[in-house]
Amino acid sequence: MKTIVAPADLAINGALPAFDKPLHVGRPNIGNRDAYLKRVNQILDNQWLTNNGPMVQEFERRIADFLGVKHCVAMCNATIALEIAIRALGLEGEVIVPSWTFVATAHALYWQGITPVFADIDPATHNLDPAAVRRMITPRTTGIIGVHLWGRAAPIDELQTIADEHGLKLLFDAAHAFGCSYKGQSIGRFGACEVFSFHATKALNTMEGGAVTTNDDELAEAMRLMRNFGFKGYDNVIHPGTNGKMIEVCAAMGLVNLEGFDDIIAINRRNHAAYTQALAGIPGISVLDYDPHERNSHHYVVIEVGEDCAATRDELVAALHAENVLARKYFWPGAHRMQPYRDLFPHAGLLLQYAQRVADRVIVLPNGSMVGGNVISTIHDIIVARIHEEIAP
Ligand code: T4K
Repeated sequence: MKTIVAPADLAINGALPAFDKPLHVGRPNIGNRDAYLKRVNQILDNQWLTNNGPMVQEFERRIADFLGVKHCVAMCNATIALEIAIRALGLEGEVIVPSWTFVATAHALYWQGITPVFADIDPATHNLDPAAVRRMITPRTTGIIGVHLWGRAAPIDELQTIADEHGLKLLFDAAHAFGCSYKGQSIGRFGACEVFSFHATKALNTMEGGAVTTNDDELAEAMRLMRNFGFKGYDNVIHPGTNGKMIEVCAAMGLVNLEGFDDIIAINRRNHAAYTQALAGIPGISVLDYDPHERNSHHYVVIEVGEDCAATRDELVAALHAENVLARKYFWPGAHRMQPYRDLFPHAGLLLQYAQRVADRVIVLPNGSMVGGNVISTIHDIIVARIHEEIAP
């Protein structure tokens, strides 16, 4: 057992046990129910359920306006959106991605016969380290996918410089980054294009959904064709394609949630600050912060459990789960240690020391409208109680 002395103020605020119902990470934010049902009724009255219907068109316009970008191409989810963007950009051979991301970033490449080449991250930002990206470039490299993990912007300028120097395409997996900014500008306008997820678990959700945003007219046109089997008008297929369309009830959900988005962010921001304050005195625990000069949805409450914490990350997760707080170890163990990449690249970890270190330390805590001061204080107590158990002689 580690020898760590509990500070005098490491006290428990209330009584355990905690929650009689599971408290999930990723609980959906559901906006105004009446407004949603009204839109669903409109859809049913219209008898237009999918295939670029009026709700999807309105959603695309509203998202593009919100982000200040020319095109928003709505899709059924971000994974298909990534696949379509990758194909529309003509990527092939090898593409550099972080391993410290949701596995969909890598799968979107591998699924299309492209090799994802994992580059290490900066442990302070959890985002791609530009120096590590440079080291992974080979004659087969055609592109880079930066990920704005937790909605904190990837090093966009540095990655763009590398892409320009080597003639590579650069796109961003912005699945976490709706409502976030880089140098004051909305994420959604950078690289060749950016890909958002509007999955149920995201800050802005359409139940399932995604979108690619871009200022490139030709790219947007190509992606619109590809998401609808390559059709340009009735009976006229001019391109290979798939079915990547968003459906009307999903767009309706997105439109209603967009109206309440400021409220969601305010709740998340308040909770994030309360977590930061509550967990501040616990040795070895740090809460990942957000740059106060940038916009952020504060959707993810990410803590790191350091070597100097009396309990391990896994012990804390087990303690939280035992009390019905279903904290997550996102994105443990890292994409390179998942299949098929673990078998394909068994030695990849040698060049991914920071991704591996961070993967072994992270816990994501619940956030959103289900979470308030009492919940945060109880989560604090569960963590402290587990640490006391470890410290007790
Ligand atoms: N790139 C990145 C960086 C991503 O994080 C993601 C997705 C993507 C790309 C691909 O986006 P999409 O193709 O999905 O649009 C979840 C989500 O399914 C996934 O969208 C998300 N990232 C990932 C971070 O989380 P799981 O495997 O953790 O899902 P699951 O079923 O364990 O649910 C997560 C939590 O949310 C649970 O605690 C339960 C809760 N939940 C979930 C749903 C669906 C609810 O309370 N209600 C619900 O309706 O992947």
